[in-house]
Amino acid sequence: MNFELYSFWRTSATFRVRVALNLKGLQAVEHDVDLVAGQQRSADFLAINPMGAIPALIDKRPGQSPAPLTQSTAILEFLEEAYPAPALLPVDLHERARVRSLCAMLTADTHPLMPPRVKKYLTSVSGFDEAAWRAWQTHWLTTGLTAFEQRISTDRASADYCHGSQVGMADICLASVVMIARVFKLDLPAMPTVDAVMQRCDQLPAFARAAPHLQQGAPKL
Ligand SMILES: N[C@@H](CCC(=O)N[C@@H](CS)C(=O)NCC(=O)O)C(=O)O
Repeated sequence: MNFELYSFWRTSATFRVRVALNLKGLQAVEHDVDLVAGQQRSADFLAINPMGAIPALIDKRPGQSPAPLTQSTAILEFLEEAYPAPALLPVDLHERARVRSLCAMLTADTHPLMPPRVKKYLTSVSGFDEAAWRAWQTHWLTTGLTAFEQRISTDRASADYCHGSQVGMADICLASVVMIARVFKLDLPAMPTVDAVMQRCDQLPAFARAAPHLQQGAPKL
């Protein structure tokens, strides 16, 4: 196996890497980091990623650096450069910037408000109960995805997928954030264009195989 992936069944950021590996026909041995038990804050894991967050990817190919690769979007870009086919980014420079901008709406502006460390702070320091936390998740997911819906429904550069008619990096990032609403059963307003793209992604084996409930350690549905 060429890669090792530090992961947890339900994480949005690891899902991105799983889908990209699947799309590119790559495999990784997964090491479970139990986020509920707090294993991401163990000394062993902090030596791998001082942020205490997954994913982390180790490149086991002969002659490659064993230093862990972290940050899901950096890992997606790494995989794209190391294995250019099938491409997850368009060729044109402006189109590439558009896709990266769509990705950042989700991975930089939306998802960082959701991870366990944010919940831990809000519930232990700011007096949030479970209902307030769910309202927080719903609010920020709705804010990010509504803006995303607005962009992909009005810009002709979007078609069957977030960018054109070929699945790519923006679809991976979109699916990773929609996944949060699915896992935690959060009610979001209707978003027809997002839903249509997600329906197409759901039908692709690379996305279907990365579904949280199919991963090791996931509870039975
Ligand atoms: N920007 C990072 C985010 C990583 C991240 O926050 N991962 C979450 C899981 S989706 C995590 O491990 N959180 C641990 C925690 O919050 O304690 C990336 O894209 O890799």
